[in-house]
Amino acid sequence: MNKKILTLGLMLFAGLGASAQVSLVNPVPQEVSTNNVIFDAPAQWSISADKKNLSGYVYDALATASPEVAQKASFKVTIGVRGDKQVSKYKKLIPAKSEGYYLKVTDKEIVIAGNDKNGLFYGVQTLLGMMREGKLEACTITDWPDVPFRGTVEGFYGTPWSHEARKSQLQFYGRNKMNVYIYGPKDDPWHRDKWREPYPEVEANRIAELVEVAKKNGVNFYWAIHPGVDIKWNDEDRDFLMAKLEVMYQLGVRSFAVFFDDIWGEGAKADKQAALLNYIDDNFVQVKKDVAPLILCPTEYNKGWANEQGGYLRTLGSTLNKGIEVMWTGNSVVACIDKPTMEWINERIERKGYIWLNFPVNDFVRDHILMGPAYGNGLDIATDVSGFVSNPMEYAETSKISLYGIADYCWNMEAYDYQSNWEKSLKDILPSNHEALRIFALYNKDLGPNGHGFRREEGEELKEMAEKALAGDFYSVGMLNSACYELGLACDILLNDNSNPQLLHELRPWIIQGKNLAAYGGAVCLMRMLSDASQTSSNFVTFENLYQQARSLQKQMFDLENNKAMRHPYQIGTKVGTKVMLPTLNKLFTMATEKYNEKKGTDLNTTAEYNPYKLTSSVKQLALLPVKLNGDRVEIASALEVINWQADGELMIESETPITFQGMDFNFGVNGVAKHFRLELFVNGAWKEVGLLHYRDDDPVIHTGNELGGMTATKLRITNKSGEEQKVYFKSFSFIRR
Ligand code: 14T
Repeated sequence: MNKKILTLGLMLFAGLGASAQVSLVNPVPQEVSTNNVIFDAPAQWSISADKKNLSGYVYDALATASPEVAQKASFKVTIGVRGDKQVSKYKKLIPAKSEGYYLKVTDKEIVIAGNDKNGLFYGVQTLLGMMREGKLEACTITDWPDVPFRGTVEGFYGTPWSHEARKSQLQFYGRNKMNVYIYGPKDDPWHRDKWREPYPEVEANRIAELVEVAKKNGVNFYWAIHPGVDIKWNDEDRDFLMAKLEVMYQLGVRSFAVFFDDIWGEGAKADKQAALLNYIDDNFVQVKKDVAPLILCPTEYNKGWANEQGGYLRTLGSTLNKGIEVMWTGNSVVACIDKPTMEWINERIERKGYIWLNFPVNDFVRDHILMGPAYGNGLDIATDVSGFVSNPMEYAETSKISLYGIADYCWNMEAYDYQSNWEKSLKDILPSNHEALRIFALYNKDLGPNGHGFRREEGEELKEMAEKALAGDFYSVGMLNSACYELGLACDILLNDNSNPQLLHELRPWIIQGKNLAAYGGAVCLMRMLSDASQTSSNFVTFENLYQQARSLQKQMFDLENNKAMRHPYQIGTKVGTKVMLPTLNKLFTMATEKYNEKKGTDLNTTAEYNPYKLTSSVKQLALLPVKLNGDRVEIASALEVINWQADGELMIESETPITFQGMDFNFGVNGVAKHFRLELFVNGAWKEVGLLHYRDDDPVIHTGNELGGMTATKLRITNKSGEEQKVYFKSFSFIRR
C-alpha cells in the first residue's frame, strides 16, 4: 500500500474524509467488502475486454468516466460477461443471477464481470457512482437485483413528459439500475383516444429515438396502448390493434403493454380482454421472438374496485396465457404494498402481480408537489412481485427524488433505508445546493386531504416546537422563527441556482409560495412575541405593522394560488407546508391577535385565512356557512339541514374588490321556489334586481336572467320576498367570475 492511500485511509478513520465512496452508489449493493481505503482515481486507464465489449452501450457508459482510455496506462480495467475469457478466472465469483455482476477495485486494477450484458452495465454504473467525487475505494462487490423488473410507468393524467425529460429519465434509470419504462401517458392521443391511428412522423421519430436511448441505458421501453374507451370486440378492431403494434414494432419497440384502466362498459369485460391479450401473445409476441412478455393493466386494478362476484380477476387468472404480466396498484388506487396485498392478488391472478405504485403521482392533488421519500412498502415482498413500477408526477425532474428511492427499494429491498436514500437523492439531483433543496423538500411531502386518503408524513421535526410555541414557550417560538428563516433562505438560494434549470422550472411556483410562507412565519412569530411584550424596541416594528404584514402575506399566498398564469388549469392551488407549518402559524397568528386585542382593547380580525368574500345573513342557519373561491367559482358550502328562511330574511356576499359576473346558479332543493326570492347586485352605489327562474318545473335549480353576464358589483343579496317563511334546502350556491 503506498503512502498516499494510507494517509487518506487514516483521514477517513479520523472522520475528516468524505463518506466512503461505495456509499455514494445507488442502489445500495447487495454484498460489499471493503476496509475503507480511499484513493484518487487514476488519470488514465487501459481497458481489457473481449472485442464485442469494446463497443456498445456498456463500453460507451464506461467511456463517460473521467480517466482517459490509454492502452499504455498501467491501471487496468477488465470488463467481461460470464463466458468471456478475460473474466474466466472470476467465473465462480459472478453471482448466478439475472443482471448480477462482480466488481473488484484495487489500487492497480478494476475487474467488472457481469452475469449477463445488463449485469456488466450495472457493474460499470456502480464504478461510475463510486467515482463521482473523483475517488475510488478498494473493495469487492457482488450484486444483483431483487425485483426482476424495476422502473416507471408514465401513466398519469396531465401534461405528458417532454421528449427531453424522457431522455433524461432513461439516463437516470440506467444510472440507478432501473430496467423498465412504460410509455402510457393518459393525455397522449395516440395512446388512448386515437389508439387505432399511427403516430404522425414527428411523434413517431421521437418514439424511435426513445427506444434507442432506452437501449443505451439498459432499459426496456414498453409502449402501452389504451383501447378500452371505445373498443369493439370484433375482428376489425382486433386487426387495428395488431396493425398499430406492428407500426410500433417497426419503430423499434420490443416491449408492449395493454391498459384497460379507468373505463367501464363493453371494454371492461375480463373474458374479452383476456382473449385479446392471448391473441396478441400467440400471434405477435411468440411469432416475433424478440418481443418481451406482454403486460396487462386490468380494469379492476386494485382491491377496492375488485368485484368478487363478477369474477373479473379470477377469469384473468385462469384464462390469460401464463407469460402475461398483470398490473396491480394494491388495496386501493393509491396505496403502499405489503405481503397480504400480494398474497390476495397473486392467488386470484394465478401469477405474481406486477406492481403499479401510484406514488409520487400528483394528478389528483395538483396543488401539492411531492418531494418526499418513497416509504411504506413492505421490505419482504421481493419474491412476491414480478415487477414494480412507479407512476410519477408530470414534473419529471422533481419525480427523480422519489424514483431514486424506488430504484434502491426494488434492487435491495431488505437493506432499503428510505431516510438515508432520500438524503442521497437530493445530493444526486442538485449537488450544488442539496441542503437548500432538502430544507425546501421538508415542506413538500404530504399530499393534503385527498379522495384516495393517501397521506405522507411531513413536519415531524417541527411538531414538538410547534406544540410548545402554541403553549406559550417563547424559546420554541424563536425556533419556529428560525425554521421559517431557513425556509426563506433555501427558497432564495434555489431561485438563484441554475445548475438544474428543469428542476427549478418545475418547482418555481412552489418556491415562490415557500418564500411567502417563510415571510409569513417571520411576521407571525414576532407578532406572538410582541403580543406579550410591554413595549417594542422599534417605532416601526410594532405589533400592528407586523399584523399588517401577516395579513398582506396571507393575501399574497391566496393570490398566488389563484393566479391564472401559475395555477394548474383544473386543480387550483400552490400549497407548501400544509401539514404542520402553515396550520401552526395560522393558530399562532390568531392567538397573538387575540392577546393583543385583549390587552389593547382593539378589534383586529383574528381569522388567519385570507378570504376576499364575506358572507352575512339574517337567516340564522346560513350566517356561518363558509364562502370560498374555487378557480373562478365562488361557492357557499351546502347546509345539511332544512333551512327556515323567514320573510324578508336575506343572504349577502360582499367582495373586497368588484366582481364581474359570468354566471350564477343555486339549488334550494324545492321545485318552483324561484318566485319567492329576489336577487340584487350592488352596482355603482345602488341595488339592481336580476331576474330568477327555473329552466324546468321539475328541476329545483334556480338560474338568473341573461342580464347578469358582464355586470360588475361589489355585493349581492338574496331576499325572501314571499312575505312568509320558506322551508328550503341549501344544496348549492355558486357564481362564476370573469
Ligand atoms: F391504471 C391504473 F393502475 C391507474 O392507476 N390508473 C389511473 C392513473 O392513470 C392515475 O395517474 C392514478 C392516480 O390518479 O389513478 C388512476 O386514475 C384514476 C383513479 C381514480 F380513482 C382516475 C380516476 C379515479 F377516480
